[in-house]
Amino acid sequence: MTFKVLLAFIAAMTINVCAQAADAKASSATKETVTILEPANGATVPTTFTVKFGASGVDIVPAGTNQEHSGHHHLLIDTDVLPDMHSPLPATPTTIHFGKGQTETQLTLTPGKHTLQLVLGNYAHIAGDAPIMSKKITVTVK
Ligand SMILES: [Cu+2]
Repeated sequence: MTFKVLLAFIAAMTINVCAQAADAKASSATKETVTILEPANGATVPTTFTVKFGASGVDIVPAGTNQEHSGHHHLLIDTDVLPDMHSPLPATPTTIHFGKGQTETQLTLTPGKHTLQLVLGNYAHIAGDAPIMSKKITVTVK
């Protein structure tokens, strides 16, 4: 093996190892997301309507269950200023906890435009450094 061929061989091996490392990283890091499945963004809904919560890459478990990659849903209603993500999320009429691990709810809102957004909180209701949040949707209540 000439020196040049040896260099090419080493370079090829290096690239191969890097590619394998990248693959391993991509497959082990499943993206963790929460989504409002219903209603659709922009939908017109009656005063009482169902909101369905979706989750991917995380297990939805009751509050108090301390396990990795899990949490429970919190629904933010008409919330422009997000709560402190490093403290337990407050429990208010516009920050609703689903601490039994629920994946849907019946919501009653006044007529007009409202926004809805999901935030995943851990066993202690804390969203953390990289909060897992849905897109904020707008619905019109009639
Ligand atoms: Cu909570």
